[in-house]
Amino acid sequence: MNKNILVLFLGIVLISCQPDKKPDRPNILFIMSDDHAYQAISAYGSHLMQTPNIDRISDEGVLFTNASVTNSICAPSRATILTGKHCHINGKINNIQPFDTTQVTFPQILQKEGYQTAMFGKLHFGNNPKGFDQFKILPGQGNYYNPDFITKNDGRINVVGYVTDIITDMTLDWLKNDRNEEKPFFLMYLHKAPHREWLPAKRHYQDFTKRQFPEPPTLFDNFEGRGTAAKTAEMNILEHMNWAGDSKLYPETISELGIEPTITRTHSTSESWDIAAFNSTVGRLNEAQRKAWDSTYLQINKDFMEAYEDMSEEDLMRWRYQRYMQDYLGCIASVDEGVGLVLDYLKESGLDKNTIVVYTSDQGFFLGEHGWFDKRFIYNESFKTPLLMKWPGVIPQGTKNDEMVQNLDFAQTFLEAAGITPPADMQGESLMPLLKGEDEKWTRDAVYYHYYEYPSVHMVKKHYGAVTRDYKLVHFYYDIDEWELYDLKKDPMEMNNVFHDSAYAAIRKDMEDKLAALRQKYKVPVND
Ligand code: SGN
Ligand code: CA
Repeated sequence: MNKNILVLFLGIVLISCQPDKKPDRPNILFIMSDDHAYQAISAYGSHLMQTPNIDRISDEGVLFTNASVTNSICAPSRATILTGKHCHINGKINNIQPFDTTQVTFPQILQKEGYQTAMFGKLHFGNNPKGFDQFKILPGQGNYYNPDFITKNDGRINVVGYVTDIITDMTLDWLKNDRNEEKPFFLMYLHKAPHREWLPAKRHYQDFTKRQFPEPPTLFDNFEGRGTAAKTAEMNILEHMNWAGDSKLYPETISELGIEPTITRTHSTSESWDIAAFNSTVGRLNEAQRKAWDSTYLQINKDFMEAYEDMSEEDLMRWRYQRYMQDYLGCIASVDEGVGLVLDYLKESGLDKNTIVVYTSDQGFFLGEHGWFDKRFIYNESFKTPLLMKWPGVIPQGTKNDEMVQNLDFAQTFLEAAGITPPADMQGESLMPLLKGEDEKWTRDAVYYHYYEYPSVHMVKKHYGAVTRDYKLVHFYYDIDEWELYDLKKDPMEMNNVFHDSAYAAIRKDMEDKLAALRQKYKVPVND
């Protein structure tokens, strides 16, 4: 063989033996927080706080205004993201059973196709993730202060410090020191914050506890135009939040004032639940952390003790709403800073040029709308989730997109971005046409939702429904049989159920057809 031909031949053999060497495949940084409401992101027009770093993602890319989840609860959302399948197919319908690890997840496929993969933070599956070269995950819900981590290489470890900062440090450390420069990466940077019980870092509680926040217009909603499910849910800030665990009253304050413990149907021993929640969160702080905590929260307790006797129910609701926002938003401030540090590093290192960055949450959250905290419902605040994406050279800068996209779509999107044909049984749609501005190729106009976890904490009844940009049809079932229909354009706060209004008969029929078609398309068992 001629020497030149031999060299050429060897070169071809070498390249074909290294499927990893496709330099143009993008890196993917998937940032997700837990329970982060779009109402608390300034890119979405928040009246509550600024999130300058999270906003950078949509300033340089796209903001999805109608992104939603298929099931508004933690582990099912994560299972949908990783499998690209609805919960009734991937099996993870609630937070209770562990994830079925025989399910194929897209990180496993990316890894097999030559991506270097890593996960840091909250997974909440009850088992370890597959398809990751490296992981450090929180056991279960994890802790805000001095959290334990389950690690791929070192077993269970404890790290002193504040969880959001620790997860950011782990992510940065991996990017700086563990990356295989021969491969593109897929990195999951998964915050626990701002999940209940909302413990901010010192630098943020010192600031946020001094602030007052605007109240939502529906803080005192009486659910007049609504059904049983809204009326019976246990998500009211005044009635169902824990006084110690959530509002951060000290157990001594509660007993001194003789405050009745919160009563919920799922926590019959609610007093001990509340105190236990306090002890397992604030109680974890080490001496120095506790001293700092007391320097802020002791005063809050003292002020409350002085004011309590003269406070009406309405005053108490208002006080608890402010306390809730101070801590919840304070937690988000650290998330935003962490996102900023990671974005800065991508820029400094030049990695940003070929990295897709996603910011999302496992679902939305109620920030006092309808008097509520928590999620679970198909109503907008919890059904919708933030979604900001950037990809230099592909996604045009500073754009908005109002198509009905879902967490179901990530798997196929990332696989397509990596040049991989997704398995035929994944149920989402790749967002690639929308990212490239080819919206005319996007045909979906309605999405399917199903919440299963009942009876359970917060007592939100089982329900499923179909949602378009203009309407929402919902069926609550199990121990009730009630339908709701909302006209989202006329009634964006979803205060009036028009299901039985004859003026909406045609729309109702159309939405019923859409719901039936979605259930068929997604292979929902008839009795599900
Ligand atoms: C805990 C919280 C609930 C929350 C669920 C699920 N209570 O049970 O308020 O809805 O987690 O959250 S707590 O007092 O234990 O914090 S999820 O994000 O994991 O789905
Ligand atoms: Ca969550």
